[in-house]
Amino acid sequence: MDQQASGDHVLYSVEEGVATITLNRPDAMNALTISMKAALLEALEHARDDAEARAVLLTGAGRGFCAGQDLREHADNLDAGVGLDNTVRAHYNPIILTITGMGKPVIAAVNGFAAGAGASLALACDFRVAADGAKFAMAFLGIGLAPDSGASWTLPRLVGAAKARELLLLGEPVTAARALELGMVTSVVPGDELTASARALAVRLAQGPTQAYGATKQALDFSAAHSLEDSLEMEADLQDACAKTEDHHNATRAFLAKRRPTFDGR
Ligand code: T3D
Repeated sequence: MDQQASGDHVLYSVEEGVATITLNRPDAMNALTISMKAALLEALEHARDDAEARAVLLTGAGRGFCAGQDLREHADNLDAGVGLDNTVRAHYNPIILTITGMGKPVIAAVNGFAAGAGASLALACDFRVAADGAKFAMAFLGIGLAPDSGASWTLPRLVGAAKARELLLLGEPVTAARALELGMVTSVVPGDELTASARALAVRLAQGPTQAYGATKQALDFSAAHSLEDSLEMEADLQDACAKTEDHHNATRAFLAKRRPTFDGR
């Protein structure tokens, strides 16, 4: 898939094992239209299935990361009598499940405002590297809507139940510095260092034991909704699978030979 294959509003490229997906509607702060959501899902599925891609970097073009639902298209739909029925289920949920189910690390490089479903997108990723000028706004209530795209699930797990309730009910923008204090982001860097910094993390992850990353994500997701006993069982299954990988065999031999391991993702 080349840069244009998923549409001009969502760019896709792979370099050094990192698939970069760029939301590219800077004039509208990368707000999501229906066609853009379809293109984003296509790009994410492509990254999932792309053997060359061992980590995924999600970012926005221009001064915003993503302003959530495109409210112009949304208003047109409301005027035309097209309700919300099924739109979240049809358009947003598959995107979030593809990010969270990605068997490789996903990093959001949050370059500016992440609002509404745009914030949810970032929260669904494994890591969030934020520019110092970035802000998060759980903007749903501001337009009379409730959270979607997983914010009610991801946010309490990142910041705790009480703070998530506050952020979702008040909808006040959260600066990058505050987001770091709250545990909403992995790191905050100067804006002009964001691309290099997020990319360095993605490249590092792309050079790691891809299957073990996938298994770790699976174990964490499973444990969030299961008992200790069930989670121990899941860990045992996942460990059996990891123990069969070339990466595990090679890294174990490298340890004994006092060499730095290299991982091929197999
Ligand atoms: O239908 C469904 O599926 C429902 C699902 C809903 C999920 C959601 O995401 S609900 C939340 C929707 N998003 C918002 O409510 C955020 C709206 N945007 C803002 O609050 C502000 O734009 C920002 C805080 C993000 C940034 O503010 P600022 O002052 O830096 O920029 P701006 O001037 O407001 O925006 C710049 C341009 O982007 C402007 O266009 P213009 O006037 O220059 O032609 C603005 O209209 C456009 N823009 C920003 N956000 C959206 C948008 N256009 C369409 N939809 C947007 N969400």
